[in-house]
Order: sequence, then structure tokens, then C-alpha cells
Amino acid sequence: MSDVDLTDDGAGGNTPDDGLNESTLTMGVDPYERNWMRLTIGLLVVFFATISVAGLFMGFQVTGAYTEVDPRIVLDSEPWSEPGLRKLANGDYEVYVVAQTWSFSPREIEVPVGSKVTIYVTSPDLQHGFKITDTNINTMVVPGQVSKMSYTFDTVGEFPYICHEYCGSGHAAMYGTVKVVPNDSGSAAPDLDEDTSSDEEAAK
Ligand SMILES: [Cu+2]
Repeated sequence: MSDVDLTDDGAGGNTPDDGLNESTLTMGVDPYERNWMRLTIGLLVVFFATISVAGLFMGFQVTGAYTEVDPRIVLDSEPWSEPGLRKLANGDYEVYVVAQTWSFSPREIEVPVGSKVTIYVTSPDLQHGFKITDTNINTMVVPGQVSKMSYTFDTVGEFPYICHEYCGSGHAAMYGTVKVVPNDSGSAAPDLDEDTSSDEEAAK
């Protein structure tokens, strides 16, 4: 079987029944190879477009380390000594979540529908994961680093969160729930115990 000589000057070499004479070669590239090149370049364009749209318009971002903490003492100091939900304003909350073997603290986060929640997560021991179902909240939790993410909960319901980095025998027990409740009181301020205390603290 004769090989295709891509440096062939057309003066000879290919026999007519190769189907690879000079008229079927563009810039000396075999038609099949040319199609694979097109497919490859097309896929690169699709991947680039996918990442661009997700990053620029859908809020998918690499979660960088928001700040660094000392994992050996992080739980001894504010705000990590009292993880949980804090109200910043109507419809605007922040929550500090500690992921450790083998639980999340807090285990339940309750906010009224429409609330924007900024989440800070850290770990004092091992590497864990933090993923809230049906949202784009999904990060690794690395000891010594604080991951920060925001999400607006627009639908009433329960959104379980889980650890998705295997962290030992109790890994499967690492879960919790975001409860998004109807904002039915008329006033935008929900009656949450944490909110009252944080409001008082904020007023000081
Ligand atoms: Cu885990």
C-alpha cells in the first residue's frame, strides 16, 4: 500500500485509485485529517464559549480563598466561634459554616424567600466539600482557607447541603439543610432568633 507523500509536488507518486491525488489535497492536507482538524477546532470554540457564558453570565466562578485563617485556633475566635446565620439587612444575610469531622455547623439555615445569602465556609481539620443541592454553590473546604460564595434563594423549599469530598468514616453524615420559607409576615423582617441578636449587636 502506498503512503501519501505530503511533500509530493504532484509530479507523480500517487496512483489515481488512491483518491488522494493533488486535486483532493488542500495545502497538502488529507481531506479526512482536515475534517478532524475542523472538528477539533470546533470543539475548542464550543468549550471556550461554554466556559465564557458560565463564567460571565451564569455566576460560575472558581472559588478562591477569600481569606486565610489558622485552622488550629480558628474556632476560638469570632465569628467562627459562633457559626450560623446573621442578618445584615432585610433580604440580605451572611452565614458562617464550619465543616469538620463529621458535621456541619450550623446544620440548618433558614431564610425567607428572595434572600441573598453570602456563605463563608472553613474547616479546622480536614479537607471537606460544601455543595448546596439545586444551586451553583459548590466548593472545596480547605483547612486554613475561607471560601466565600453568594446565592439568592428565589424559591421556597429545602435545599440540602452535603460534603462531597470523602473525609473519613463519618463522611456520609455530613449534611444539612437550607430552608427557604415564605415571606408571609408582610414585614420583610422574619422572626429569627439569630436575627434579633445580630440586630442588637449591629446596633451597638
Ligand atoms: Cu466529607
